Amino acid sequence: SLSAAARDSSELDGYDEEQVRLMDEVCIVLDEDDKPIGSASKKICHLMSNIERGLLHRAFSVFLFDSEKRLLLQQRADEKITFPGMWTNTCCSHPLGIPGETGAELEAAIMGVKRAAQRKLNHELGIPTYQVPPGIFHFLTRIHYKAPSDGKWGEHEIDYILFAQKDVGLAINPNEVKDYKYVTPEELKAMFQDESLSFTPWFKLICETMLFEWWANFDNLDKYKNEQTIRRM
Ligand code: DMA
Ligand code: MN
Repeated sequence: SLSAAARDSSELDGYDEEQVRLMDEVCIVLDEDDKPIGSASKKICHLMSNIERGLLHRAFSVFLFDSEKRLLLQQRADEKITFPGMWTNTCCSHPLGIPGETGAELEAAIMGVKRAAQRKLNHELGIPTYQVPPGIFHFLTRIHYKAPSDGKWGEHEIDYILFAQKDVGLAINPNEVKDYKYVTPEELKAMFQDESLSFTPWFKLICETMLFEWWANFDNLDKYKNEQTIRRM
């Protein structure tokens, strides 16, 4: 029979080498109240077999708008192990178990995801870190959701929603991002009608519930910021 290590590595056989390497990142494991209770690799956190047993981790979703209030979307690279080729919000990832990105209380956790957002906007889209310092992000709310990607992989996260408005420079990392597009609300709704396009489950959830209301109130967002309740979706 196979050793545990051999079984582990076979789960990642055939995937892109760089994306396999990123599966070693250390995610923050949570209880249902968003309290950190430990850590586990990105691979462990995204295996459906573990998710079905309740494993939950911390994540963030950035919605970045330009000065015309158009939302920057990305299409995930085909190399991504979860949800390849799907259109989604500007950037999603996880705060890691590294200095500055962890946090037990909500205020520290928000600071942690803002730092992680700065790091990943640079990694995925090549946005210079000085253009997206933590202070430009507004924390709106948290959603707790679960979504399978395929039989093997999926998501089960408490996802911090961050809004920011900034005209940025882009230098796309093709290992992460296949395409990008700035859209108005009407253009995004038209994309949803196009059956040749697919969208990530969390982006669809956020669009079906909150995004268009937030977008319509873009200059009046204060009442939507810093929601304390975790939205279970
Ligand atoms: C994970 O996103 C986070 C959410 C909110 C789904 P991802 O799969 O794009 O993470 P990464 O870019 O780190 O692979
Ligand atoms: Mn995740």
